[in-house]
Order: sequence, then structure tokens, then C-alpha cells
Amino acid sequence: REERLGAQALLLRGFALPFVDELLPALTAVEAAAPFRIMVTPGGQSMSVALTNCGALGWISDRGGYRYSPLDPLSGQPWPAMPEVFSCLAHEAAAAAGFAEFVPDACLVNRYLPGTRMSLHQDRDERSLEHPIVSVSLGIPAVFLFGGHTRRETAQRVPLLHGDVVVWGGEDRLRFHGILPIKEAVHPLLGAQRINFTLRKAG
Ligand code: MD3
Ligand code: FE
Repeated sequence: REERLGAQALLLRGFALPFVDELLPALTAVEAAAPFRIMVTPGGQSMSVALTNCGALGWISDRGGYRYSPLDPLSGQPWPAMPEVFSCLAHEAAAAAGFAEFVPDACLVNRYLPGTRMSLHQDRDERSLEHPIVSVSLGIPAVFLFGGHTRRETAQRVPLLHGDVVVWGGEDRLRFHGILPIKEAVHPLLGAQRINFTLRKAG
């Protein structure tokens, strides 16, 4: 149930399934303290995906740029603490992919409704790019675009399903990636949405 996407990118099919009973109430608690919201890009466009964060640092976007912040700009308060089940899952998945001692300090939670997409981009707002990123998919399916180190290289299409975990590090850390528009579907636990959360060492 392991698929190698790159030299240091590993897809762990269903890795999060044993954690789901604990992940869902933890997500509900995060969302209650820091609701999903649509952010604006530095260029002034509204994003398609709604997002929130938990942990010491949260990723934000506004007219001033992309960055990590210890405070939720909506409430002025710190982001909700990272639930233990999130950090445990991230630590175990990173270890399974060969990254020992991964301790995330930031968790970006993305919510996709049908029709929502994420265009090709690189993740480079973290202070050190040495640390891996662990991504967890829940709810309705998505097609993940796994590109190269330049925008023009053609991207592989990889389906991501409820419970799938991907770990990205090393030479694959700066690959372009994105999500195709989500198809209409209903998941028995999450309804008509996909939740993706990524665990990062941002500070
Ligand atoms: C490959 N999220 O939040 S997760 C993001 O499904 C993001 O919501 C997508 O891209 C989502 O930035 C994809 C998979 C992922 C996350 C980070 C990566 C793939 C990555 C960083 C480097 C290379
Ligand atoms: Fe990304």
C-alpha cells in the first residue's frame, strides 16, 4: 500500500484510516475555534479553497503576501493548538517514509467543495526546506497534480482518496503541485467535501 511518487515522495494509501475516529472530532474543534475562510492572494484574487490552521504557526495570504503567522487574522488570537492525533500521525507517517524525528509546528487545513481547485504552485514559505511535509486527505476524492521543478514540466495525475497520506521531502520538496477541480461526490463521513491538511515545520 505504498506508492513511490518521487525519490523522496511516498504515497501511503489508507495510512490515516486508523486515526479517522480521532481526527474528525479534532478537526471539528479546530474549525469551531478558527473557522474556514477564503483568503485573498497578493494579486487580489479570492482563493478557491477555504482554509484554516492549527499549531503555533498558520499559513496566511493577503494583499501583503504569503507568510506564516502565530495569530489568526480573523480573531487576533493564536491559532488553536495542534491536536495530538495530528502530530502523532505526522510523526509516524514521516518515519514510515524515512524522515526520523519530524515535529510539525504548523498545520494548514484546506476545505474543497465540488468545483474547487488549487493551481500549480510550490510550497516555499517555510523557514527551512529541509523538513518534509506530510499531507492527509479526507472525504471525497481528488486528482493530485505532481509536477516537476519547473512549471512547464507535465504533471503526473494521482488520485487521492479518504485516508491517503503523502510525505514529501528532500529533492521532491520544491516540486510544483496542485489539485484538479473536485468532482461532485458525497462521502459517508464528510458529505460533499474534501479536507486536506498538511503538517509542516514552518518556523
Ligand atoms: C508536494 N495542498 O496546502 S497536498 C498546500 O490537497 C497543498 O490541499 C494540496 O498543496 C491539497 O500547499 C496538496 C500535497 C502536497 C503538499 C505539499 C507539497 C504536495 C506537495 C510540497 C511539496 C511537494
Ligand atoms: Fe502546496
